[in-house]
Amino acid sequence: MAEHESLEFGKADFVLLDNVSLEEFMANLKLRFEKGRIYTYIGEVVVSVNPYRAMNIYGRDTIEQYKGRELYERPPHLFAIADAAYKAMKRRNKDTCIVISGESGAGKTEASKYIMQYIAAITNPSQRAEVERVKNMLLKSNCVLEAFGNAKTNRNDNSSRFGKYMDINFDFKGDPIGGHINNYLLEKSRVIFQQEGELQRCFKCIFQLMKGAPDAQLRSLHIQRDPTAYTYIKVGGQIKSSINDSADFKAVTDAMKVIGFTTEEIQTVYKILATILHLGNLKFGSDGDVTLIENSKLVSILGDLLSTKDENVEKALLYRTVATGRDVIDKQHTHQEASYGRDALAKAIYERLFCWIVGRINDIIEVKNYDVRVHGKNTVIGVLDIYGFEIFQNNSFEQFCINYCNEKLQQLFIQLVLKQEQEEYQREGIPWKHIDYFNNQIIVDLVEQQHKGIFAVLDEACMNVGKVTDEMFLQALNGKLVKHAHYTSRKLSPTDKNLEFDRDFRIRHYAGDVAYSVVGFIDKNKDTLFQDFKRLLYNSSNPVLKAMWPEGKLRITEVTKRPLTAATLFKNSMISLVENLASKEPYYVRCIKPNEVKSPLLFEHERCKHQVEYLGLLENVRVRRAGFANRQIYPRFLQRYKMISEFTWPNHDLPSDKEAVKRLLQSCGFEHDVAYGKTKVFIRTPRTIFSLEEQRAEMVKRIVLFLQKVWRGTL
Ligand code: AOV
Ligand code: MG
Repeated sequence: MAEHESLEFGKADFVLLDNVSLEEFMANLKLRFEKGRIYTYIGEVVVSVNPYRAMNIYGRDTIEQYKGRELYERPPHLFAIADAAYKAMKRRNKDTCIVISGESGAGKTEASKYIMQYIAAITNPSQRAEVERVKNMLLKSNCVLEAFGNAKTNRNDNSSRFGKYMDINFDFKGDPIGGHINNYLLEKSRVIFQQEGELQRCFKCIFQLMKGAPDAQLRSLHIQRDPTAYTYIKVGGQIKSSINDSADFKAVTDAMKVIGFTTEEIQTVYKILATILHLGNLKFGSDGDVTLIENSKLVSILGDLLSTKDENVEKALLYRTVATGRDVIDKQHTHQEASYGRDALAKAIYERLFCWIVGRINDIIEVKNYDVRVHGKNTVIGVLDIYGFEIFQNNSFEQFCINYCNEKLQQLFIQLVLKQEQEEYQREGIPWKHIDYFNNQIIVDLVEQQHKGIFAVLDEACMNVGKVTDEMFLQALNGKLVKHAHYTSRKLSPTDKNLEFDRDFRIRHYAGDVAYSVVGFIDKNKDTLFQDFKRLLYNSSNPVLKAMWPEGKLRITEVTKRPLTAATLFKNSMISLVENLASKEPYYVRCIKPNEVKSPLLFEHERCKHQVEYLGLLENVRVRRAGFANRQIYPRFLQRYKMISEFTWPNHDLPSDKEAVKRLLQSCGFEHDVAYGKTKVFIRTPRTIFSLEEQRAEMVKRIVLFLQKVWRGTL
């Protein structure tokens, strides 16, 4: 517990509150925010409030103050949690992870970057060139991924539109030797559409290109500098933004070079962005029954950018090749189908580009030829930074997935911090009064359960051969979920005028109620891209582009399995993410957004209180306060500390290890701070462990000196 800070700044650990009540919690949080103390602990959990201003607390000097220190020795900081995760990994050879959660704009991405910077700064003291290279790549990859995966929304000017989990691999010395990035569902609909009248923009890279690329490059891409010339980004393009797109363009291009993207690859990346902008301006018309492209000049631009023949581009946009029995025929698109196909293509090539970028980065940073004999055991620290819970004016399939992802992470927190902890006390026979909390498993089930869950109902609607509409999907949901406490719709609660008939359903999420419009759910879930486009791209003479579309190799007559739906893929990726996190030793950062207007001065009491409540922070304090910071099975505890006491060194003659541990702790005077479970000893405050560690270090030193003397025969 961090007690060293002056009380003028409030309590550095919520566990130290005189009374654990919401009022006291809020008063402490507010006081600390106002005093510029944005971090506070709950035991080992860091609660962070977004300061919305530059803080002078991330510099080299601060890093030095946290390096190798124990959590409670310094004022609360992200660096302390990063150091704790690092130490746990190094000391105990354990994989650890840092899970950062909180709603959109709460400060997760910033926190993840500071954590990475800290880890980079404290490792590789011997300045090995290979390690420096890896560190540089890891840091640079952030910059590239942010350009392609972040966008301005009306909740956050730099909102992550994808989920990111990054593993950093360490060798036995504790130096980074590589990494791996997993990315989760990118909000690709943003490529073609940003909500009207809101401060939304398309992905940052598009504006960076437009503002920052040299004239010659833009000319070769046939792109103008004016965003309003492009249908897909018109809305967001008009907004004056504080973001420096032009400087960022250079930084991102340089970062790609440093990471190891070839010139051809970088060129292709920008060609793809240009392709998307031009696609958006394509207009279809008709001449009688025939669908036409009105601005055919664009077709040859597309042919040029995609390194393919103009007529192939035109054909893929206007026709679909279908196999009927043994025959293969070209079926012309209707006007509507052609527009649908164009938009689907724009989204798909962007998504593919993004995944390809992640894949290229992984190729370069992944640990290769790892030899345990040379490098020792390879351990990992994972850092998770996902898109936060969000509510917009209009919420669609993407928000549904994002919010489900946040439910899953909340569930993990509950499982690991609130539930297992209490169950363990019970199992070990430690006297314990159960602390209640809201368990959101019921909402997780509502989304992901087999047969009955919303994803299952959606998949079923998508499997149907006949034409199933979004409204029919909503009806199916209403039928299945009529009694569910966390689900409603206009049909089920007719007086609820905020919900539209045949369009909306509402979920009572752990973090608040969200009304989703079903419009587009079926399409987005099926996520179809006509085969013709895949073949078009595969047949490009640009090898980089070709490599992105390997499935274009398949001929139309080669039967392809129905691909998994977007919902199923996302659900599976979330389940394996959670499994992965649960297999590591987790550290938590819980981010709070102080206000809706990005002000450094405003602490909106109700908003903050709401977040404290839904994050379960008060329950966290209660469990923590009544609980124990540390626990170890008796034999392991003895093994580590037996040299401290004459009763246990070198061996004990007590009837059990448990008795021996009791004896040891009594002799050191820590009796009051511990409890003895069936198999484990529980230690209440970290200070006790710290003190044991110090005594151990002292004894080890003495023993070594003693042995040296024995060997030298000077004794
Ligand atoms: P998020 O990752 O939690 O939202 P960010 O980390 O992008 O939120 O933070 C939003 C903005 O708040 C940043 O762009 C900064 O302006 C400011 N900010 C956050 N943390 C700090 C800090 N420690 N110091 C100074 N400013 C900060 V989302 O990605 O939308 O869920 O999907
Ligand atoms: Mg973010």
